[in-house]
Amino acid sequence: MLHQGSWFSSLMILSAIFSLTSLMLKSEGANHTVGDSSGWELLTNYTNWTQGREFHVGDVLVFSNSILAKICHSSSTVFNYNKDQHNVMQVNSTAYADCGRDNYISLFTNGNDSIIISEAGEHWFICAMYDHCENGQKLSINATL
Ligand SMILES: [Cu+2]
Repeated sequence: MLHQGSWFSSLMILSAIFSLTSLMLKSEGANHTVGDSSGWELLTNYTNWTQGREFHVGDVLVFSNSILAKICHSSSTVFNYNKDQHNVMQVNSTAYADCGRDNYISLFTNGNDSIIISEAGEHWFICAMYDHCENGQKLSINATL
């Protein structure tokens, strides 16, 4: 009886480990470095960047600086966009279209912002500094489950 009990316990532990592992795998989303090596800046066409890319709920959008800037500042391990030049403002579709800054959803100004996609559908981001949005520093993504 004791022997059977310990066998059952082992099975329970194994199944718990398995469930936990699959849960961890499921919750682990992909990281998307916005603009890839160019990062979050003025010269990248973010509409092109989203082409052929799939976004899912649980994925992370990483807004950071270009690889080039990182190399130039290689003494520092901090991988940032220049927060004096850029920020990340999450907005609605209207504000995305006309670069409106008055009624934003969230504002990220850390210079290295990781934003988790928490729901399915369209998500819009602009840079609210200077006339950067008007010059094309804006990102629109469509996330699916
Ligand atoms: Cu900017």
